[in-house]
Amino acid sequence: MILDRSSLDAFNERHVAEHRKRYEFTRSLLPGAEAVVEKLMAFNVAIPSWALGTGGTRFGRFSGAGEPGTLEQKLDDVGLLHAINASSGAVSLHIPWDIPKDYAAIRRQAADLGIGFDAVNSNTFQDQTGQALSYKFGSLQNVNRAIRKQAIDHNIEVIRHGVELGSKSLTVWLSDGSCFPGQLNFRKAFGNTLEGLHEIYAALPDDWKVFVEYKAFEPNFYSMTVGDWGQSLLYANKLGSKAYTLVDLGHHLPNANIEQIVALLLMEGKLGGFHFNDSKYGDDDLTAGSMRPYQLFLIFNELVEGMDARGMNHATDLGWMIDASHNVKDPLEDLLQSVEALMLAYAQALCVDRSALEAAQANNDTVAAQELLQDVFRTDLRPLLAEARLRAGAALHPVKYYRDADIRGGLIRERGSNTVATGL
Ligand code: PSV
Ligand code: MN
Repeated sequence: MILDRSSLDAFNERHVAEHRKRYEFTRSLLPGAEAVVEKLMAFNVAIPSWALGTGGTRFGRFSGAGEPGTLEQKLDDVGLLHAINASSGAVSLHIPWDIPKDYAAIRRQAADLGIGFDAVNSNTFQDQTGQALSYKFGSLQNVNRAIRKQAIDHNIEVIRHGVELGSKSLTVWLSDGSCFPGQLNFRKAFGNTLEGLHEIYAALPDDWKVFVEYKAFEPNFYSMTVGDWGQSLLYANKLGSKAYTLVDLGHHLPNANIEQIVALLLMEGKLGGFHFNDSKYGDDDLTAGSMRPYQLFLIFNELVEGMDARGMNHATDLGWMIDASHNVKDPLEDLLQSVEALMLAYAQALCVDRSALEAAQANNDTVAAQELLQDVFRTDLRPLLAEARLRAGAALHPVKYYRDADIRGGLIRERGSNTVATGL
């Protein structure tokens, strides 16, 4: 389904007068508003191919209607999102859930929709039908060399798919670890994993990066072989300059100071990318910004500060991606909400008065520092986001437009009500 531009233009026309009032007011408060709008227009967040269908838990999955059944339909969905918000211009594929059959056709379709290919993701956390050896006791860490080799080969295969599509990075998330004390020799598990990652690293094209994603627990509940940012950084440092740590917001123990982790990884030049989501308890995979929007702002505050300190390009020098699962929402509405929350946190971070904050820090003025941050956080910057979208030809209010134009209804008419997307 391709977005009907005339309905979008008509929608914007109905809302533009109200928007102008709000935007002018916001601009009068913020001298840097224009620059923020320009930065927002350049910023994109990749959509994971597995988040376009309704997610499930281990207790069940309640699929929604009109879900994409093929990779082509998933690309169409990302194209719809991007047409609506002008900020979702890339897709991240999980292999083997989304193996392209005809690379040239897929590339053409993506180009027509204005979307690129972000990181490709390998999957050695599930056994696939027809797979020779099982990952029940881990993949790269496995005590069995043949299983390790199978996992290495799979990752190299994923790189090959990515090269065909024009991706520039591989994300490796390993579910490896142990469920019980004594099950695993930690040192040997680390050594095997590092050896495997070295082989995968050697297969990376020159202009590629590999992201090592960590996770504190699940599916293993006693130890994870890449369990935290320290372990991920160890691997990344040992691998070399093309290896980076990937931070997934849901992969920490409760109350971890993620913004500090981000600041230090950036300082070390080893922060590669993000998987955004939100959570209350663990890896809940909820809509970004739905639970802890202030934490999300604090993370972006460190990102902007740390990237500026290294002269990095906000839009292109890190991998920005959503990694969420929606059990009770329309996936496309959820993704529109997530992208909106990320853009808002980014805009807020851009509006922090850096020199005033530095001065407050230099004077140990804790109160002034808090005032500065919370003042920005409590200023409504949504008109800046709307302005960026308007200028890019997208919708002033993404979710409102999505409902107004009955996009889901159109998808159901096209694909039917009884559809299930691949993924978890
Ligand atoms: C694991 O929980 C994870 O965050 C990894 O990024 C996977 O690739 C993704 O979720 C999808 O299952
Ligand atoms: Mn993730």
